[in-house]
Parts: sequence; structure tokens; C-alpha cells
Amino acid sequence: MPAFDLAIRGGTVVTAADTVRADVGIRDGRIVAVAERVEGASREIDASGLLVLPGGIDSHVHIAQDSGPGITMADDFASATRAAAAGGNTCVMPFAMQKKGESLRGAVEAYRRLAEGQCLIDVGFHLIISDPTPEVLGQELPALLKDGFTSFKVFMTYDDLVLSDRQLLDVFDVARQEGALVMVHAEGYDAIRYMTERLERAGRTAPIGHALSRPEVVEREAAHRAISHAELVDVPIMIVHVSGREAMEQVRWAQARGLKVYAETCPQYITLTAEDLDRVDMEGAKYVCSPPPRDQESQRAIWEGIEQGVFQLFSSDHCPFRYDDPKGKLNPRGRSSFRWVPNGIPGIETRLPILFSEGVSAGRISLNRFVELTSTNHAKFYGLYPRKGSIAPGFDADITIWDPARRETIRQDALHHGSDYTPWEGFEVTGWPVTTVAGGRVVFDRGRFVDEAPAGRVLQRDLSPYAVPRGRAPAPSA
Ligand code: DUC
Ligand code: ZN
Ligand code: ZN
Repeated sequence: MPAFDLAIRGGTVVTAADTVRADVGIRDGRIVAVAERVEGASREIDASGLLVLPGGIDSHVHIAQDSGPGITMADDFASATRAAAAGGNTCVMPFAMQKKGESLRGAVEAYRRLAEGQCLIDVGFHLIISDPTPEVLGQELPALLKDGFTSFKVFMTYDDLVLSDRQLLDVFDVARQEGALVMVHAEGYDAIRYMTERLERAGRTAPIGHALSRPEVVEREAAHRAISHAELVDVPIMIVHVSGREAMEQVRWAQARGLKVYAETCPQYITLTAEDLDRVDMEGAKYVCSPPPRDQESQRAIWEGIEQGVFQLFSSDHCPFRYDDPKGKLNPRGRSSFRWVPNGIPGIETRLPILFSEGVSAGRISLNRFVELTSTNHAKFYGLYPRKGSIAPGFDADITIWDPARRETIRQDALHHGSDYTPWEGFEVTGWPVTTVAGGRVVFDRGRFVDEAPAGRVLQRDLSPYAVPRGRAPAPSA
């Protein structure tokens, strides 16, 4: 019997730490050998001239999430995980969203039912807590953490999701006690409402109003408030989708104080600007996401943060809606005001090529830093390491074979997500995923799905080592 089910031969293996010429041997879905030469495999892939990378892990994606009356997300778990795999990913982390008045456990079971038996690659759910009742905080959340749902997101804006400062503090307190990692959507609810009402009164209802209603100061204030609450409670937090200098500097300031404040950014904040929301007619709606893209100086600030290590994660925040659809961006109310344009853009398939091209090919970051930002750190921060996020014996055989020289132009026609557009239509990149191996299965190869079995699992994750408090005692509880 051959020693390996699959051997990837002749490539350059890149991890967050090393770049070496090596073969990779795979058996039973795991990596079992990384060596100068592996012999005896049932199947071989010739990776000469190519890079062999840990499969991308996208730890911030929204799939089949309830988006309010009359609005439908463009991806289900089948289409989202296929698009992810085509874009070089082997694991994604969507959200199980609690609705106010409903149980958190019920939300998890409902999303699990949507995912199970549908996914091409592995998924691991974060929780969204919108109603932190004593029952949720005292019973449901601790039990769900033990079941492997070890991170959750809280929102500082949106009518249906916003938590008060007191609720944030209570949720942070449970996270500290239980060792959960909290993701924070940092935009201030009241400031956005104030701006939205003023803009609407002034007749500024086009999609650009979305960017005008939530300027950087709104994000900076919320980031600072979240950081302050986290310091008070002594809980680590991850500020997600940081869009520009103001919030980035809050995170950098917190890190310099020794606080465990981490940050994520996304492709839209290094490539798009608010001017995209100002396109003619309703075209700008295609770019409505929160926080909104800013300007070129903000893009420089995000690169500064990436280069200085302020950011640990680069995720897509994939939140797909169709454009030309009454259930999507062009819903009837959306035409009347930006306030009703669903927030979010598709990006699950284009995240890796955009960062590779703008980062590695443009000479801004090393290959190893690319791997760290797109795979390894996602596994480490969200309790999947050392199962995923690297190439070494014992890791899941989740691998992307990458052509660093291939030039491509991003086109909707060639993508696999459920949206009817991409914000990056016509965007040119250097560097492209060629083959995706998920759990030892070759699922996507040179533009085609070759194993379509929905064998992706719903993962249980460990507690994050990054969620351990600093050990500064908070106020006594009695
Ligand atoms: N927040 C997200 O995290 N994703 C999409 C939209 C939003 O507001
Ligand atoms: Zn968010
Ligand atoms: Zn999001």
C-alpha cells in the first residue's frame, strides 16, 4: 500500500515562519510528512515553480444570515464555501446570530442545520450576542463555549443588534470569566443616528450618505469606548474591520499601553474609497458596507498598521447581497434612502489574491507575513491551532497551491459567489490560487471543482490562548 494518499511535490512550502523547498505527504486527511523528498503516493501533484501555502482561513464571513424583512443574503453555505475554496480558502468562520428575544442556543442549532451537509470546506461558527439576558450570560453562553463556540461578536450599532455600554460590560465580564474571545463591531449607534437624520432632512439620501453618516470619528469613538471597557473589565478584545487611521491609532495606543487589544482589517480598506459609494445612479450601493471605505490616506494608514504589526488578521467580512434584486441592494426602500441599503459586500473569493497582489507582489509584506495574516493567525486566535493554519506533520491537510506570477483581472463572470457583482470588477492582480486541497481532498483545480462532495465539517474550537486576561483584578463582585 502506498505510504501517502497524496503527495505535493517540488513546490516551495511557505508557513508563517519558514520558506523551504519541500514535498508534502498526506494521509487520511492530515499532513504526515514534509521532507526533501516523499516517495510512494497514490496521487501526486506537481507544484514545481509554485508556492505551497496553508489554506486560507477567513475568520469573518456572513453566510445565510437573517438580514431583516424583505432582504436575503446572496450566499447559502454551499455557494459560500465553494466560492471560498475557489479563492484558495479551506476554512471559514461565519456567525450564528441571536435575534433579540430569542435564545442563543436556538440560533446555533438553526445555523448548524443550515450548514451541515452543505459545506465544501470546514466552517467554525462565532456567536453574535444581541440579547444578553441573565439566562444567556449565565447558562447558554458558558455551555456553548464548552461545546466549542469559543468566540462571539458584539455590536455597538444597528437597531437590532446594538448593546448598551452596560450590556457590553456584562458581556465582557462573562468573556473574561469563561475565556472567550470577543469581537467588537466599533461604530457608535447614536452618532450614526444623529448623522443619518440630518442627512435625510437635507435630502442627502443617495448611497454616499452611508459613508457621510459614519465618518471615521464615529468609529474612533466606539473603538476607544470598547477599549476602555475592556481595560476596566480586563478582557482581551478583537476590534474587527478597522477601516482607517483613527481607529487604527486607537488600537496602536491600546497595544502600547500593554492592553490585549487585537485588530482585523479587510481588502475593502486597502483598495476602495468612499468615492466608490458616490457612483452614478444607485451604483454606489454596491460598495455600501460598514465601516465604509475611506480615502487613500486611510489606505496608507492601514498599510502602516499591517507593517507595524497592529493588525493580526486580514479577513473578508464577506456579507453578500445581490445588486439588481428587490431583495438586495436595489430593494425599494434602499432607493429612498441609504439607510435601507443592506450593509455588506461579497469578498470571500477575492481576499487572498488582493492581499497577495497588493502586499506580496507590490513588495509591502513578506510571503510569511501573508500566510500569518490570512491563515495562521486566524487559527491561533480562534482556537484551531495546531490543527489548522500551518504545514507540518499533524496539521489538517488544508493547502493552497499558489502561482505567484500569474496575472489575472478580477471578473464577476469567473467568480462563484451568489452575488451578481464584485466590487473589484476589472481589478488587476499578480498572484492567483491554482489548486485547493481541503482535508486531503483536491476540491478545486485550475478553475474547476473536482470534488464537490459537501464533506466540510462544523468545527468545535478550543479556547483562544489570546483570550487570557492580563490578570489585573476587576472590581470585587460583592
Ligand atoms: N458588519 C459586519 O461585520 N459585516 C457586514 C456588515 C456590518 O455592518
Ligand atoms: Zn461588523
Ligand atoms: Zn462582518
